[in-house]
Formats: sequence, C-alpha cells, structure tokens
Amino acid sequence: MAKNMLIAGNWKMNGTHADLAGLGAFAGLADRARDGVSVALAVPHTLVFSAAQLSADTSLSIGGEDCHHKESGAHTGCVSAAMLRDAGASFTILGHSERRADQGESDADVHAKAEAALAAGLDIIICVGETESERDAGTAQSVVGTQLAGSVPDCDTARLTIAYEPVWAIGTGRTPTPDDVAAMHDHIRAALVSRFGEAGESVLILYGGSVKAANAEELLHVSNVGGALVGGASLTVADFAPIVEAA
Ligand code: G2H
Repeated sequence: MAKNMLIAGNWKMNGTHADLAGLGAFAGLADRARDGVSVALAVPHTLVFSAAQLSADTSLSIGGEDCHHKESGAHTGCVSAAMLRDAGASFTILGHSERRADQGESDADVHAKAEAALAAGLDIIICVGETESERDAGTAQSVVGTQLAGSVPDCDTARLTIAYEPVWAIGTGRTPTPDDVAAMHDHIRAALVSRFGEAGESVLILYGGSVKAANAEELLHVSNVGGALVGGASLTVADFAPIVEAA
C-alpha cells in the first residue's frame, strides 16, 4: 500500500504578493495529488493571510515559518502563534536550522514555541539535523536525538511532524545517501516510539535538504521517509510539481 506523505514547501525569506499569482497552480497540485499525499506551503508572515484566502476551498495548507512562544505582549517584530492562526495558517515550521543558527534558537526555545503553536491550534513541523562537523565526528544520531528530546513537547502526535534536515545539505545541492537517510529516519522513528509508544509509529518524518525533481523519487522511497520539506525547489510550481508527483 502506498504510504501517507506530506510534501511541504518552505519559501523562507522569499516572495511578495506578486508571487501569489501562481498560488492557484500550487493548489491545483494539492488537489490532484494522489490519495494519501498532502501538500503544504510555509510562507513569510506577510503572505500568510493572502495565501490562506487564495487557497481556501482547496487542499493546499498554508503555514508559517516560525512563531513566538508568548501569546502577545512587548515583543517588537515578533508574531505569535495565535496571530498566525488568525491569519489563516494551519501549521508552522519550528526550529529550522537557519533559525537555530541565525537567531540562536535552542531546543528549549523550540519546545516553548511548539507548545504555544499547539495551544493556538496550529499543527507543528519541528526541524532537526546535524552539522557537517557533527556528522564527521560520528555524532549525528546523538545530536538529532538530543534535539528531538529537547524540542518536541508532549502532544497529540497527529499534530506533530518531524523534518530531518542535515544542515550541510540545505541549499547546497548535496544530499546524504539513501542509506544515510534511512539510518537517521529509522533512528528518529525509534526515538518517537520510545517517547510516544505506538502513536510514534505514525508521525510523519520528512526529509529536507536540497530536495529537487532529480532526487525526489529516490529520497521519498527510503525507509521511514514520510515526505519532504522543500526550500529552493518550492519557489516555483514547475520545480515543485515533480516532487509532489514523485510522492
Ligand atoms: C532545507 C530546505 C527546506 P532547500 O532548509 O527547509 O531547503 O531545499 O533549499 O535545501
């Protein structure tokens, strides 16, 4: 039986309202995806409301790329989970390595944000992944295990997705071998089952890092890969479509 999958785009700090002219084509991909395949797009905060309005009544889910851990207050420049929800988001990415690196987000920060997002009604995609030096040192699995333990809150696992994104593969065009992806996804699955019991078996574990048309088919069929988190190749429907179709 074909497995359930999520193909999620992550526009990062890209896109203006002019780019939403193509959103109908993304929604069309979601509507035409095979049974069991969900399609989502995380967009900059400025686009969430319009993207959610434009994709209402389609199968495309719109989400944010981060949220603050507090509901409201004196946090200039920040956006709360409730604000994302109010704008029409149904999920948010949390703990992306770019935020862990650029904003110094810790596992505890991601944990607090995740609890806030869930409380506001957002589903969560929590990102984990090792750096190149950690992989070279042979500590990739323990690094990812620590990130999982510290970042993932106790929660309804139906609202939780994990994205494994090796930092050295993000935006570089380099990807781990299918065997390396399988080893890490199996490791993450074991950690989820140990933490959540049988419920941990059905949490989707996405692979992220330079996913594109040329490697999607191979990566999506690896053991315990439940979809992809796609950055650069989610910016145009022409690049994104073959990835959805490979799922
Ligand atoms: C990893 C990924 C999306 P890209 O960050 O989250 O980006 O596909 O550009 O490597």
